[in-house]
Amino acid sequence: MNRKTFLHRSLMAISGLSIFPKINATPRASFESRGNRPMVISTWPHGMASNVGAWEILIQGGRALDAVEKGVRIAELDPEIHTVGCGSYPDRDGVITLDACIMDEKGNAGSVTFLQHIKNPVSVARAVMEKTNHVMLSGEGALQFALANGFQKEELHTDYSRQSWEEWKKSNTTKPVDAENHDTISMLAIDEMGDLSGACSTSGTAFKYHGRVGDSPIIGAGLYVDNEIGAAGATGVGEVVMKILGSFSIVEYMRQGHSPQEACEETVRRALKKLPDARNKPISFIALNKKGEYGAYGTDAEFEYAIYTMEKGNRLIQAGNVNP
Ligand code: SD4
Repeated sequence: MNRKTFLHRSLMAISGLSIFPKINATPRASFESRGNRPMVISTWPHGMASNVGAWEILIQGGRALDAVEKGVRIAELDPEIHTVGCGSYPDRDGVITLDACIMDEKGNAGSVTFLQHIKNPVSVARAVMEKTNHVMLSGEGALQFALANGFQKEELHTDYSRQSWEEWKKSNTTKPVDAENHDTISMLAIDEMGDLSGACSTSGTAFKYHGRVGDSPIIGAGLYVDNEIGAAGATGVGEVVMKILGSFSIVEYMRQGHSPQEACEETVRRALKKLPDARNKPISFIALNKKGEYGAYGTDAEFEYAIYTMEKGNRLIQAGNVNP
């Protein structure tokens, strides 16, 4: 290990331990950082805490798949995040319904939609991927599958989510995706071996129609991973992202030789050309390629993403956007 690498590791270990005392960010003895890997990138400021959980796996030489599942679970379990997992805004009938998906380095995919009562939909998605020959389970079927596989049926409402619904009923308008409710987590990681995985989890848009499913659990829309090329994830108005298969589009642009940043920008430009209204319906993307290069772009001036690297630690970055 050279001196620079040693110093970086020591600094990361120290900062990880001091900011998040329960996190073991110390690399295992034989750990070898190569170039820009490992690395984890995720959407919105809550991605900072999720990145720390993912990093704990990556720094031990663990698999990117385990890292993204662990990172996303942290957001799902945080009741203060109101559009992921427990404590989310419910739909217009007062029911919390969750969507999630996951993809590994072998191109395997698992997804759940319209899932109720389960705090960690991303882990149910992983179980669908690993224990069935299906990709997607929905609603009551997804719940029965989860219960049969050891997940607990739990109350997802908090006092805040119930009160928000009571308030919403008075005005009865669909809540736009804004600074308050844009908390979908998409997370992409590359591990020490250079393998890519990704995961995405959301409760969708607040006070949506009962039964509405967005882009987040749709493979190619909310998330796409091709281990030969790169990975991409989305956040924002799913009705736009689904129509352009945004994450798949970004990976295809990277396949053509574009950098992750260019690929995100091309995809947003394409969305605006096809769907001019998309300018008023925020969408944003993150992307990571096989070399550990990354990018982010959207139509949302507020969009920030969190990135954790060996060299610079965990930090929040303001993404570029078409509406400066
Ligand atoms: C959805 N894409 O269900 C999600 C919502 C979201 O930031 O990402 N909001 O449409």
